Amino acid sequence: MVNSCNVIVYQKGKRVINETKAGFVAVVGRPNAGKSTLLNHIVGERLAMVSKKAQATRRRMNIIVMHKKSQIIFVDTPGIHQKERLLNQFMLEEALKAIGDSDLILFLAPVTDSLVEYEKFLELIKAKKSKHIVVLTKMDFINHQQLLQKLSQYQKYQEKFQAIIPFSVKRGSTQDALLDEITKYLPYSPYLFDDELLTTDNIRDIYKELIRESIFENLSDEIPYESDVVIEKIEESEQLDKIYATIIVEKENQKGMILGKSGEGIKRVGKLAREALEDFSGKQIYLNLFVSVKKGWSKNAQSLEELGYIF
Ligand SMILES: Nc1nc2c(ncn2[C@@H]2O[C@H](COP(=O)(O)OP(=O)(O)OP(=O)(O)O)[C@@H](O)[C@H]2O)c(=O)[nH]1
Ligand SMILES: [Mg+2]
Repeated sequence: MVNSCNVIVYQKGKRVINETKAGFVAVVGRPNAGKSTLLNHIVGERLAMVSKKAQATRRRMNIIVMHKKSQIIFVDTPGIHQKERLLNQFMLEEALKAIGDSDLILFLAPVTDSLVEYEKFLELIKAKKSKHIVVLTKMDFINHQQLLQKLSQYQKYQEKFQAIIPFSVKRGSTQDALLDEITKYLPYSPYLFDDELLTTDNIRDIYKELIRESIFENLSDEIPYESDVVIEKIEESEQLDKIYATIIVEKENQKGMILGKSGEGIKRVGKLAREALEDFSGKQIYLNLFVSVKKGWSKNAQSLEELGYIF
């Protein structure tokens, strides 16, 4: 991590101050706090998977935003939660790694939450002394009076955070104040990535997440949490991309649950996923979905590794 100070570089004998800043900003908070939604809103693209159901995000994702002379590399993370299952432990590790590697943390909490999650977060970063900004999400749920009350509750921790910023994606809150505040705490540095790049994720990862999003939207009970997606093959042509993907489930009976009566279930998943893929790629998409059983994959280290969840 580079310190927040002017970096003096020498260029053909002249002393010039490097005015650009760049740094990693870990976006953390409990599941369903609105982390991925906020990042999609800021970047203006549907890159990160979003769901009404909690525990949607499973791994870190870099989302890059250029703001004035700064390159902010946001790191979307899985919601911080404790569960014994190995996949959930991987998810927690991902959030902790993002915190450890960051120049700044954005702690997100729905404005309707009590301060318990924030107090747990303070405990978690106590030894690290990381700087953080609190973002109170879903501000559209409350009125002005309630917001003032919530802000006053956070005041007792005012020495801990750099700033507290209420935000509502639903109401289209402007992001400039938030981005200005973030850049104050980034180190002076040349840009770390090409300034036209929106994410360091590859296209397969994004396609996988768009299909997972459709599974979260269309299926209930344990299926969203016990399924995963593997992109087997992408055949590209100018007008049409063909994507072959397999939905992995944990148990034999879940295969039938996904397929549904005369294939209705998988058709619904495929339709919504295809629409999202077409929206994203700007091309026509042919999506071929298979379902396969990998017994107990979310609790098994080797299966997790095969699916790319590597500790
Ligand atoms: N009303 C309202 N809903 C919001 C807002 N921001 C996010 N949401 C909703 O909150 C839900 C959770 O959003 P996500 O962005 O998936 O939350 P997350 O923190 O990334 O969740 P995990 O990935 O599970 O940790 C979705 O249904 C969003 O539409 C907001 O500003 N207002
Ligand atoms: Mg998320």
